Amino acid sequence: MFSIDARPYPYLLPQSKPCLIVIDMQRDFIEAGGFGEALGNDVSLLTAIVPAVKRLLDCFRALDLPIVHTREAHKPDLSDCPPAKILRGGAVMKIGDAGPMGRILIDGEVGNQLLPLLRALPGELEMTKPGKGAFYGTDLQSHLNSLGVTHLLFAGVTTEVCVQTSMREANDRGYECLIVEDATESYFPEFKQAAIDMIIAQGGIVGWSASSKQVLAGLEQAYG
Ligand code: C5J
Repeated sequence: MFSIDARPYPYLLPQSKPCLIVIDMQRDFIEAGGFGEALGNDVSLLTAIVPAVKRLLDCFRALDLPIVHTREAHKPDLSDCPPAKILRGGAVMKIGDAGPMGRILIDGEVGNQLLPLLRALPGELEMTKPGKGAFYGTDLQSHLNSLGVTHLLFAGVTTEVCVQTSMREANDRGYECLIVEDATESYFPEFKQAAIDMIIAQGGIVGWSASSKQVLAGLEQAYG
């Protein structure tokens, strides 16, 4: 049996295909001139993971392994956005307001698109999600069931919000989860570190972590 050299101990790879879940690599969070930067965040921290995410995508594509891309997005009429989520954050800029790249977190707006370099290819699922977690209010679980997927590898942004929430939702649904350390990032590096530490604490209470190099080596061995 093949494995990925991971923390807190080796992550065993299944006979069935593991799936890569790329969380919310959308322009508004990552590109200079987007919503994230308008809020005063240093988006260069997030831009730095793009090459590692691309390497993961290239590897999954070359090995014919499944890929899911998410975008945090709401309908233009905000009917899928709870009032509490709209009100949160004070008066700065609310979901649905006009931002530098279109309405904030609204499906179809320029800022809500995936980064051009990381766009989904035919055969890959690109899905919107109304919450922080990828399972809430989506068909993700039935999609994974239809593929026979039991193992999920997570990349994307931000580590302690949408990535960690999605990984916890997946863990509670029985998936074996791994977060790729250099393919996820936060506007707050200390939050990223804390989130990964929490995930792998207590014998991997939420899952495993590994570098993209370790992941690529394990996948090549197992499925190459
Ligand atoms: C994500 C957020 N994707 N931080 N969203 O983490 O609001």
